[in-house]
Amino acid sequence: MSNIVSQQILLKRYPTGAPTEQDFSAVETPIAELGDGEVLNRTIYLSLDPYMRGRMSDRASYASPVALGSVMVGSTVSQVVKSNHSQFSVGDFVVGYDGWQSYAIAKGETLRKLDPHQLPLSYALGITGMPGMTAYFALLDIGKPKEGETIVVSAASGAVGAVVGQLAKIKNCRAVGIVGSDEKCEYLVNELGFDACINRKTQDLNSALQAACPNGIDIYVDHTAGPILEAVLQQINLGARIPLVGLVSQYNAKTLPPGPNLMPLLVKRALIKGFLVGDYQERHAEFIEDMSQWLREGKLKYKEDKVKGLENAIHAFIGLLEGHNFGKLIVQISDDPSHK
Ligand code: NAP
Ligand code: FER
Repeated sequence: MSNIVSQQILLKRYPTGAPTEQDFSAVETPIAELGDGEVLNRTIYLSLDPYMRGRMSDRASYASPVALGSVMVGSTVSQVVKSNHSQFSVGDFVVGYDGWQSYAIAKGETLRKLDPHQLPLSYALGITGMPGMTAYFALLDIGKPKEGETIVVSAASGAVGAVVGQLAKIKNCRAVGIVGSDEKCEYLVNELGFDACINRKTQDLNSALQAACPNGIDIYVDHTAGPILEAVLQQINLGARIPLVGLVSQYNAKTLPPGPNLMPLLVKRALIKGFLVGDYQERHAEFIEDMSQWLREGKLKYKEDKVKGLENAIHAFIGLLEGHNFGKLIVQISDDPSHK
C-alpha cells in the first residue's frame, strides 16, 4: 500500500426528491498499489452534471446506479502521479472518469491525455467535453439549423445550453434562451449574443415565447421537458425539430407529473414525427400499385364493418369513437350492383 490517502465522497443512500448532504458521506481511503496498466491520478477538476442524479437512483435507467457505499462517479481532469502504463508518464494531464475523490487509480485505457498549452484543462469537462459535444451534435445533427431559423434552448446558460445558443448564432440563426434568472438572461444576451432570453421563473412562458419568436420556433433543444416543452410546442413551425436532450425538470421528482414520461424517448433515441397524409399526394400511384398487388396476392387482409342504411349512420358514428366498430366502418346507403 502507498502512503497516499484519497479523500472520497461516497453515496450513502438513494435520495427521495432533491439530494441532501445526508445522502453522501466523506471518507479517507489509503490508495492501493498500482496494478499492471494502471495509473495513479491526483484529481484536479471534477465535473458535476445533472445526469448524476439519475445514477443516484435504483429506478431502472439507461445507466446502472452508483452502488451504495461506493465513490460517486464523475468525469475528472487529473495529473498522473505514478504510472504502470507505457502511454502515461508522471506529470501528464489526463481526462478520465475517476469520480468524487482526490486521488484515484485508473486503468490507462480510461484516460486521454490533455495538452495544457492548447486550452485550459477544465474545458475538457465542459465546452470541449461531454456537455459541449452534446450541444454540438444535438443542435447540428438532429436540429439541422438552416440560416434564419429560430432556435430555442432551455437551461440556456448551462454547460450545454450556452454552447447551443452560440452555435445557433454561428449558423446565422435566431437564438432564444430560457433560464431561471435575470442575471443569466443578461449574460446570454449581452455576452454570448443570444437574440432574446426568457426568465422561466418570472415571465409568462407563452407570451414571452411569442414575443421572442415572432416567426415561430424551428428548433427547440429541450433540456427540461415539463412546462417549458409544453409552452414551446404551442409555437413550433411546420417541420420543427426537437432534440430531446434532458428532462431536468423531473430529475428530482418524487412522483412523475401526469402525462407521458418522455424519458424512454431520450434513452431509446426514438423518433416522434408529426404526420399528415396530404403530404404524400404525389406518391399516390406508388401506394395504389403496392397495395393492389398485396391484396391480389392475399398478403393483406381487410375487414369491413358494414352498416346498412343512412338512418343508422349517426348511431354508427357515435359507436366508432367508442370502439363498437370492428374493422373499417362503412355505411351502405344503396345497392351495390357489382356485389352479388
Ligand atoms: P446545466 O444547464 O449547466 O445545469 C442544469 C440547469 O437546469 C440549471 O442550472 C437550471 O437552469 C435548469 N433547471 C433545473 N431545474 C429546472 C426545472 N425544474 N425546470 C427548468 N430548468 C431547470 O446542465 P447541463 O450539463 O448543461 O445539462 C443540461 C441538460 O442536458 C440536462 O437535462 C442534462 O441531463 C442534459 N444532458 C443530456 C445529455 C445526453 O446525452 N442526453 C448530455 C449532457 C447533458 P435555469 O434555472 O437557468 O433554468
Ligand atoms: C446527461 C448526460 C449524459 C444525460 C444523459 C447522458 C439524460 C448520457 C450519456 C451517454 O450515455 O452517452 O445529462 O441525461
